[in-house]
Order: sequence, then C-alpha cells, then structure tokens
Amino acid sequence: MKTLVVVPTYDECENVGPLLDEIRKLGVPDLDVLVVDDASPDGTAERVREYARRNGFGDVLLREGEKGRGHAGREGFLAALDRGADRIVEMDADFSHDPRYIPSLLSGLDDHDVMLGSRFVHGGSDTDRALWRRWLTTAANAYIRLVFGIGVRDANSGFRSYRREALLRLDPKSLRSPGPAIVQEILFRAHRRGLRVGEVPVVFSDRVRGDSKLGWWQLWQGYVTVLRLRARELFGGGS
Ligand SMILES: Nc1nc2c(ncn2[C@@H]2O[C@H](COP(=O)(O)OP(=O)(O)OP(=O)(O)O)[C@@H](O)[C@H]2O)c(=O)[nH]1
Ligand SMILES: [Mg+2]
Repeated sequence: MKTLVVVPTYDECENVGPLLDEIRKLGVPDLDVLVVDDASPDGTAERVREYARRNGFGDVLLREGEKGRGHAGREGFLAALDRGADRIVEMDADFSHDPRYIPSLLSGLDDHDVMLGSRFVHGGSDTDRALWRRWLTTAANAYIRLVFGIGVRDANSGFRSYRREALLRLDPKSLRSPGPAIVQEILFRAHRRGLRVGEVPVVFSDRVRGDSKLGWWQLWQGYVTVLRLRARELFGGGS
C-alpha cells in the first residue's frame, strides 16, 4: 500500500532536512514525502532535491504562479492521486506536527476515511503554545463547530490522513481556498459528503526554527471562509 506525505512549504529550509530524516526513520513501508514548495527564496526546494539525491527519499513539486498554503495543498493532493497513493498524509514542515504520529494517523484509516491529528481529544494537547494562541484556537474551534454544525474536537488541525477514495470524493481540484482556510473547506466537505472522520491525539508544539507565515489577514480569511461555505450551502452553490 503506497503512502505519500504531502508537505506544503514556504521558507522552511532549516526544517525540511530534519523532517525528511524523521519521517524516513519511521520505517513505514512504501512511504514517501512530497514537498510542495512555492519557490521559496531560502532554497527549500534545492535542499529537498539534495536530500533526495543522497538518500533516495523525498521529492519536491516546485509551484509557479500564485503562492498560498491552499493552492499548494490542492496541488499536492492532485499530485498524490496522480502518483497512485493509496493513503495520503498532510502535515506542516515546522515540527508543530510531530512525524511520530504518522503511524497512528495511518492505522486510523483502517476504519475511517479521514483522520485528524487532534489536540483536543484525550492524550492530545497544545500546552506548549502561547496562551493567546491557545485561546484563539479554542475560539476558532467553537466558531467552526457552531457554523458548520459538526462535532469534531480539532477542526483547525492541518495534520491529517486520507484514504485515496476519500480524497477522490473530496474532489481536490474544485477546492477554492488560496490560503490556510483550505483546512476548514476540506473538513466541511468531508462532513457534508458523509465521510467517516476520526481523531487521534497529538501533542502540538510551537515551531522552533523558521518563521510563521500565518498573519492576521489569513486568520480573518479563515473566519470569512467558514461563513461563506455555510452561506453557499444555505443559499445555493453546494459544498
Ligand atoms: N507552499 C506553500 N506553503 C506554505 C505557504 N504558507 C505557509 N506554508 C507552509 O504551510 C505550513 C504551515 O504554515 P505556518 O507558517 O507554520 O503556519 P501555521 O502553522 O498555521 O501557524 P503557526 O502556528 O504560527 O506556525 C508550513 O509548512 C509552511 O511552510 C505558502 O504560501 N505556500
Ligand atoms: Mg506552523
């Protein structure tokens, strides 16, 4: 069974090498990593190519055109389907998503279509983070659950796994979010299309190397996207 881990990156040259190392050392059979890079000026893509040359592990998809976490996620999903992946994992490059949870995200797919790495189920946490970030995440979660009418504990988690058939049903090509709100857009679709969504506990840590790309504008866009998706459902346009 072929597994592909999709990692969108922008200026993560300090993180990608160690990340590829840790994922490789998990020893999951027939697993590879696809880094989806938006031509990062810090040379992230070149770092991945070098790593792949030396270790025969990892690959990079270099994007051109409009940058964005959402655009990169969508292209990564399409590439994963194109490459025949049976299971797809998506995760950040900054070690907030610890690779050691990949095996449990994958085994959860035995009886689910989509698995979320969750900070808010028993055994998960985000206590390493600044208080204001934790508060923001809690508020965003409450808002998303209310507007979408869903019960998942960690609606904002971008650490996820998908069965191939589930990803096909999510129809990544038609996802619209240019930025990080793609995470909510997918969850909304997964719920409305009746996919079985499960959660496994993860401990989330703040990034140590490199800078966050998440600004107030993206956060705001996330809130607007959630409302827009629900409004489109209520007043026409589908999910
Ligand atoms: N390809 C691509 N990747 C991006 C872009 N913006 C962010 N990323 C990647 O998406 C992942 C999440 O971005 P972060 O900047 O860590 O944002 P975040 O995790 O939501 O916010 P923090 O908690 O502050 O780190 C990282 O792997 C980034 O490198 C982008 O425009 N294009
Ligand atoms: Mg991050």
